[in-house]
Amino acid sequence: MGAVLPAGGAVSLESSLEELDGLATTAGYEPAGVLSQRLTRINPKTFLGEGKVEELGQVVKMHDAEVVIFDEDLSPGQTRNLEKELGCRIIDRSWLILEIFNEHAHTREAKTQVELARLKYALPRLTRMWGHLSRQRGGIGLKDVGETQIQLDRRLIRNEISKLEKKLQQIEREKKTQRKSRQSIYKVALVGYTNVGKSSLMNQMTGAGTLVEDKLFATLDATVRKIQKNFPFPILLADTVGLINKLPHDLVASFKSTLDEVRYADLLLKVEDVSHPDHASHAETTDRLLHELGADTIDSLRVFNKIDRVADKSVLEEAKRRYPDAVWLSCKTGEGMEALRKSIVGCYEKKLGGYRLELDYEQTRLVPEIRKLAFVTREDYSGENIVLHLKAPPGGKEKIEALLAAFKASGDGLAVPLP
Ligand SMILES: Nc1nc2c(ncn2[C@@H]2O[C@H](COP(=O)(O)OP(=O)(O)OP(=O)(O)O)[C@@H](O)[C@H]2O)c(=O)[nH]1
Ligand SMILES: [Mg+2]
Repeated sequence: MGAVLPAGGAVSLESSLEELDGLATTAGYEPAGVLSQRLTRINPKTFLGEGKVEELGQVVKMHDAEVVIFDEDLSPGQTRNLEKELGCRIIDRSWLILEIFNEHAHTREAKTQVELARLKYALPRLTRMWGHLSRQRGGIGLKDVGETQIQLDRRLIRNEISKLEKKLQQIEREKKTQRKSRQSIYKVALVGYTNVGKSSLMNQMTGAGTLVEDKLFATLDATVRKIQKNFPFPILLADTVGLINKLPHDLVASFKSTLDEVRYADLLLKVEDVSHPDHASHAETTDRLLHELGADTIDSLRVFNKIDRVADKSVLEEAKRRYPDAVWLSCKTGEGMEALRKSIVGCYEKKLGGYRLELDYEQTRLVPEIRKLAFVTREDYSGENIVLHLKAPPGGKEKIEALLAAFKASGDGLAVPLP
């Protein structure tokens, strides 16, 4: 069930419902029918207008549907009223996404995060479950039992929520220590809409066997891999959870520790599936979520993936003219991988610190060692000392200083930072 709201988003109703269909299928439902309405105002009781609820009831009967899935978020009260009127289960997009996440969560971190989001979602909706129960038992006298039960359950859920929050804080502390140890390495994170090919790209670049599947939200954990081959200095590449329009707020909050791989990255590769008709609005959603995460000021590269699926090459040419700085590739054929590597190195080089180093001629044999630790952009052997201009990655300066100290350097060292 979809609705066009007066505020209207960038995504068309058709696209959003098509996506909902995909989500429902991923979650194991068999979509039987689709209904939509253009709303001028939301009915506080049932979200939809009276007539539409009646029509929906007929569709439910016709298909003998067990569940109606709303593309918009419903309040606990609206859900309750609709269940009463339609006599079947009502869920909304948020819950559907939570179901998928729950199914796909494998690690301790992902499981804890999803469970937390689910409980937060369930808490205000408990009355509805108990409402069912007391109705089934029939007697008004049982209502009080129900009420007490709800309060008991609420308390249990609240306890569970705070337990999970503590567990996540612990996980976060562990990750913080991990991150500290990687401080001096350039961190690149793959971000983007679900199913655009982030994990495929991770595998292409690292040879890692990250799960790649043609389903929504295949990845729920941030996998981090070190790449040394083909890069002048090692980089860390992180694959992250896919994003989607109307991602439940509790889920984003709960996935904070996973999404921290994005927040603490030096460079974001914003991956898009260029063969998807809605890729532009998917990119907008990604940018909006990155803004919410406070990650919109991080350096980024646009990466248009799946070019092998675009039949009309003139469309690609036109798009390339429009986004000259973007990288175009196919994880399937490997086309464009070299261009991506070069672009990443280009971004990295911009971040390197510049230094001027003087060595005496006895230290000439250190130069090859220094080259392993930094880019030498200029070298001058004409003066009294050897003068090197360097571009060093984080931590590189310290390593060179240690190298010089070990050889009892007598030059000026790295004292003069270049602009
Ligand atoms: N034709 C084609 N298919 C691709 C390409 N890259 C990825 N795919 C397919 O797209 C689907 C999704 O790929 P994933 O790498 O799992 O996508 P993801 O972005 O990690 O998805 P989530 O983890 O769900 O967010 C898979 O079926 C891949 O085989 C490509 O360049 N061309
Ligand atoms: Mg993935």
